[in-house]
Amino acid sequence: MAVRVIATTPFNDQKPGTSGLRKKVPVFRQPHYLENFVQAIFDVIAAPPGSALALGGDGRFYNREAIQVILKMAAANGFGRVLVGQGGILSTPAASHVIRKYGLFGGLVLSASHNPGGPEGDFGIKYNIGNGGPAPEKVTEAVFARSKDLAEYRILEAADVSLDQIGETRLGDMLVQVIDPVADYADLMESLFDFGAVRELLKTGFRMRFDAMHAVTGPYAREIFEGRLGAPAGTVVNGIPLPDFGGGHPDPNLTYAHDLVAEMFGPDAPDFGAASDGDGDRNMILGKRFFVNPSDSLALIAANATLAPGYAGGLAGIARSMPTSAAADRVARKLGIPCFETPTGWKFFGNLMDAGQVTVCGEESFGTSSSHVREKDGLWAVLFWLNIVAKRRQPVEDIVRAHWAEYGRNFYSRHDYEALPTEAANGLMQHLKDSFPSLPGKTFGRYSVKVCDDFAYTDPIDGSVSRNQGLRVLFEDGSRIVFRLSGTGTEGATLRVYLESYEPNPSQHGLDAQAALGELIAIAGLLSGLKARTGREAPTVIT
Ligand code: VG1
Ligand code: CO
Repeated sequence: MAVRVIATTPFNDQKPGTSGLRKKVPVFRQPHYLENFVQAIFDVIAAPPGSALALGGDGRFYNREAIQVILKMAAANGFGRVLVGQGGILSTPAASHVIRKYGLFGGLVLSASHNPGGPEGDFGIKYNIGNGGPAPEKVTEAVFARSKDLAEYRILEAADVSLDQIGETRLGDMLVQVIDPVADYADLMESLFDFGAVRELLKTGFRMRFDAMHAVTGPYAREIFEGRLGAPAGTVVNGIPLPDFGGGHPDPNLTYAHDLVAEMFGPDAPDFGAASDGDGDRNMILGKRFFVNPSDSLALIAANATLAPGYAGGLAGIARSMPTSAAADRVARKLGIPCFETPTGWKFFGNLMDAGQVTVCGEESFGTSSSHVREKDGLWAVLFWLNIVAKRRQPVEDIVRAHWAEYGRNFYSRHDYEALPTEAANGLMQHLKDSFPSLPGKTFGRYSVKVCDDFAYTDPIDGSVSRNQGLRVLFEDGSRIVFRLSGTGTEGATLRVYLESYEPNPSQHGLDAQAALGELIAIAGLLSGLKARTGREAPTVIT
């Protein structure tokens, strides 16, 4: 088998965003596009000859083709071994676990997460380092730089490798090991949670529903819930991963997980409902006719962590992304542990976890996880909730309300304006920035502006600095509005407006979040000139 060195010309748009490179499938299918990016990664990471990688994706359209290309390129670039999930499937947290468990050099995760799939949908690729987590910014920046001056890539001339049977194949000098994508991950979950207690709970008539949204978690959820935990067959719905996610938008929130939401808010609602996204790292938790806000979910998991055997010894610390509500900070204060505020994206949690400074991390974008892997982990969060319910034997809603009564409630919502013209979105952000010097001291209704800034983060472990991570308007009473442009979209720009206020008084905790945040929502519109600048009357998605 011959190694071919192919001459190529650089693309200028291969800049990884919040979570890897995400583009429309037709962009990835252009000649040399995928190859260039993979070669740029291999050049930057400079793995010693014979190194081992993990490889797998969420099963979306183009997954299999991309895996064949990457395998041949890995062989031609001197890797010794690649572990691939059967059928090319690995959820993002499972890939992270495989890298860690087998001590691999790193891994490539093929996913555009919650973005729609199919021939006209999105595809994505991300490099994870040896700790199992997304490559830090200095690596992604180096990859982008390399992609801009790439002149050739290396690929083995060989037939495709069969990925459907578990076993080993040689590809030139490299070994391809097709592994069971589920088993290692399910074992890890069983080591962290009290499966016995959850099994007992499910025997008491407690009913749950898990919606895999036709995406990667189906096989994992079937094995764990219906297999190991004994939930009745049919507990997992939409459990077969499809290349186009059944035409849906595999994003577990109140807008896109509509079937699950309808059932959980319907007349014969189960006691517990959950969903995960395209690549299995996000989660949505629902009780009977009750939605758990992801920021609250992080706080509740932290407050109840010792109920799970894997966390019985307590937490070292908590980390949350900047836009995530401060509900977790209140728990950290009570527990006497540190709480870190990082920029958006899981890559910023890795150093803190590696240094043993935090155990649990979360983002308002339906992401929660812990140091058991270095990615967010959807099924982990679902199992954590089941473990909590099994021990407390209270409905989800009662558990959340009791938490608010103890800590106060951080009303929270995110308003997304998707697919805006890029210029309008940039103009809006610039306008806000320009207005910042004049805002402190100004009063809008019951809110007075205390500080405005553009969030920057200095990593406490390696000292690296990340700037331009979101525009913040902080009010005297601790309420805030954050404006940020998405780094995962593939169409125009997506503006995210994050809104938060704190309410200590339990008599007010029953308010609807949109109502409680109404005044802040209006102030956000006023400060940004949103309607005039974008022509939008309302957000595309509210979470
Ligand atoms: C979004 C979320 C962010 C998350 C990222 C990747 O990024 O806001 O919290 O880490 O997606 O999640 P952005 O830049 O679009 O706001 V996933 O499940 O898409 O890998
Ligand atoms: Co995801």
